[in-house]
Amino acid sequence: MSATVTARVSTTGGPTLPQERRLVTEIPGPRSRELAARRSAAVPAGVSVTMPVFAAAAGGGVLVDVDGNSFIDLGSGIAVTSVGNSAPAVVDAVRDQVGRFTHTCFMITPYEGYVAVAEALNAITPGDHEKRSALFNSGAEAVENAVKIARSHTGRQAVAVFDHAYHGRTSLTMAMTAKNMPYKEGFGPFSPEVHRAPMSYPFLDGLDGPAAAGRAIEILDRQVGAHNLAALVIEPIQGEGGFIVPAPGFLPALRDWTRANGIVFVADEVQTGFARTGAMFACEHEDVVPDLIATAKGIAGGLPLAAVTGTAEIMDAPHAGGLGGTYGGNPIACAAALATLRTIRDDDLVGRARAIGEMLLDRLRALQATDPRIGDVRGRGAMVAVEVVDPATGGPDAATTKAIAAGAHAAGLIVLTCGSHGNVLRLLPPLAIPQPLLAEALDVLADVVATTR
Ligand code: PLZ
Repeated sequence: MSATVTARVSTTGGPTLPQERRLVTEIPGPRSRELAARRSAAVPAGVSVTMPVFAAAAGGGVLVDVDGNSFIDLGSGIAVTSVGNSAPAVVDAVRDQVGRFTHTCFMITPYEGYVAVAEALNAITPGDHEKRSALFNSGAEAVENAVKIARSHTGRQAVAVFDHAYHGRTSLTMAMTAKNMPYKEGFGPFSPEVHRAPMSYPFLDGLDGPAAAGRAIEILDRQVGAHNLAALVIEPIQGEGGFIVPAPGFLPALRDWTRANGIVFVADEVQTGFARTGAMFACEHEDVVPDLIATAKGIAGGLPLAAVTGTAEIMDAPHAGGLGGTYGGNPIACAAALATLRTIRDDDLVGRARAIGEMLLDRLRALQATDPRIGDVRGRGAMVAVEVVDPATGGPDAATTKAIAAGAHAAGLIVLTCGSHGNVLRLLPPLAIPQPLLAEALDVLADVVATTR
């Protein structure tokens, strides 16, 4: 037993990794620079990098690079490692499964893990009606399958999406994603029958939820016709688009309208799901019960897995053989998901996300009170962002946002940016981050913001 524990400390990440910020070389260090050169020669420029430090180990709230620098992780690999990197339960479950079988293809010879994940998702997603779940590999694949299922169920083709939306990089989901650069430029033609409506964006539009929903519905009614819509797909809190929390009442009004018009309401909870926002799913904050919910990212502690969960009647619409894929619901990813869901429950990560949210919002709002460049502080749970503006004009300031992110990276913090205008600094710490480490990260960030001009 103790031999295993010692081995884990010395050779892998996980929560036993020292929980500290530690900079021992310039950033990036020599070993990372060497790897970056190899990377440039071997990997296409299209696959870009936010922070050119190469990972060696990660766990709890830190990531250690190949030069021995230890960064405080405020990104979780884009909201994936919510239970922490190499979380012990996930590591054990993966080790056990990988020694039994690695793959059969669930469509050829099924296995219990897939069924158990489907049962768990059916139980924990909003609504106590009869549900089904199908498993896939990525968020984009889940969203794309949700649209296929909605089209099959309704016999309609049109899909409604929103300004600032992000749904993926495949042909259909790229059409559903709002932002041209870097996601769409040069990659057209785009899939037809995707229609965009204005999002509720309280900081910019000042509309209350029902008014913003009325604006969106009026446009969809007039430009598409409700009876032509198979699905309305929405992130209950937008991720890549800028951590936009819609005004209260916006989501419920859209939900009512879709129900009244036979439109399948699809919640894209790829980024918001699995405790991230201080609820198991972000729809719960407004008591919205979607027809279908697309999930991925936080579902399996870092292993690639995604799902569509929803009303049995809608989910069962596609013909036998109409849904699937070679790897969808891979047995190792399913084992990881079951361990992840257990950890979220046992460690009360929903409560932990709420506590992290209070800490982040308090601290960032205090910063906002002294710095006119911080136009808005928003978010729920451990999904919080700062929108950076030019105080003279009130308009977006991407250059300062980028400079703050670069300063944070140099100071040993992993932070990400987002937003249609690139002027949103977002924080997505692992829910396993120790409280003192998060407090240190906020001190460092406050210093970086104050000294970035
Ligand atoms: N839906 C709401 O946030 C993925 C994208 C990173 P995949 N977001 C991170 C990038 O630049 O590619 C995302 C999301 C929402 C769908 C997706 C797509 O999930 O697992 O990346 O396909």
